[in-house]
Amino acid sequence: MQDTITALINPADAQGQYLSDAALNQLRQYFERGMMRVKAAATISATASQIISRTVAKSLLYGDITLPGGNMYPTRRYAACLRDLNYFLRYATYAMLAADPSILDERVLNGLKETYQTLGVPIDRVVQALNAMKEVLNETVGSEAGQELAGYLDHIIAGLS
Ligand code: CYC
Repeated sequence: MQDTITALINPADAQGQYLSDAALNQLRQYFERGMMRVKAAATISATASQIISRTVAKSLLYGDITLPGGNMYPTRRYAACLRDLNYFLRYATYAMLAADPSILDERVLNGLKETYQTLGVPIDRVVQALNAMKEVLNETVGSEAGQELAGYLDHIIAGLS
């Protein structure tokens, strides 16, 4: 996993240089938004289960997907889906705190599209749920953190597409 700090320090170290003005500027922006990110992460920790249930209600319930023949039926698959949405939320939160998407590539996206294809998990519906999660997060943590989180959920969407 990388974060903004290591992503800036490692290349400077490789060249034996102090951080450039541009790199210091990026770090300043990272720290200026730091408390906002920690606050959002605290809200998400405290309300994750509500975020997930609102996401599911917005995007997946009240259709064929939870009925016999649908990929969220029976309860075992429904539970797997909630678990996957929790993974997406938790790892997007880590990525926001690090201000770096690499943890998503390493821990979430590696082989995920192929797994979904093999199991018949409908990727378009996963994308629909991720888009709904963006809306719920915007309402839960505010638009500033919501926008950053949306960028990481978009990274997951891109990796599944
Ligand atoms: C299954 N989701 C899986 C599986 C994996 C993941 C590996 C197969 C193994 C298992 O059932 O546990 C995902 N595992 C992950 C991820 C990580 C990991 C992301 C990283 C931490 O370790 N079905 C739907 C909905 C959607 C869904 C649209 C929820 C949004 O219709 C999800 N994922 C879903 C379902 C299964 C699954 C239903 C079970 C499929 C089956 O066994 O038939």
